Amino acid sequence: MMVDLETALPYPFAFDPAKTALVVIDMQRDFIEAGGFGETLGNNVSRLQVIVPTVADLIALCRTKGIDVIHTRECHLPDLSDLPAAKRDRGVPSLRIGDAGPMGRVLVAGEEGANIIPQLAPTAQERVIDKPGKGAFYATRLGDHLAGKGITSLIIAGVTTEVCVQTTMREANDRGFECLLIEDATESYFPAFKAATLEMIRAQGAIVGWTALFSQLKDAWHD
Ligand code: C5J
Repeated sequence: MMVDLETALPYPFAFDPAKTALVVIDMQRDFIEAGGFGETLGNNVSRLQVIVPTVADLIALCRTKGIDVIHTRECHLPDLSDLPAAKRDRGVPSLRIGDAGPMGRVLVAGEEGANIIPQLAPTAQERVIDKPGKGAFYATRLGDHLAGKGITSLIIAGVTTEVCVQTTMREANDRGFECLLIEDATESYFPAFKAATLEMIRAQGAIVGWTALFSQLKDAWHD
């Protein structure tokens, strides 16, 4: 049965739960906790911590509804063979990707910092996609996974709104997915960038996708 989210912006968003997945982007210790990569770049990570309860509620709702929950992690192979120099050398962080920090090597798979925060830990059945880029489709099996399950719509949450979330939504859009971003389940280190991204996504008749609050999704999604 279709869910009609009448309150979505810029106009109502309808989805079939049987063909919908939740994608939770990069809710990792390196971006959200003190001592991680986000902080080494000079960011105030407490801004991102605010959405954790809402993302937890969204994951719980999707689990209850039986839809596929997918988690992504931005991280690199331990030998850094998937880390372009252009990414490693960008900016002046106090620690670069691959360097040893308080939570292990920064943004390296298998290290503490690359893990998803414990409050949002995936279950054993849920797919975790490690991605070397900003977009979750680039150099990953996400597209194959979704195609294999017949997924056509994505509910999106995570961080950061204008970087990995927006890139993933644009990649998904080009691949034919209908995307709904949950406004209070995504955040940026820069409030103005979040606001601008939400506007960009919805502009020109949902050129990238739709947005709604978690409470609006929950209210619309009754059996
Ligand atoms: C960043 C991300 N901000 N997950 N990564 O570099 O948005």
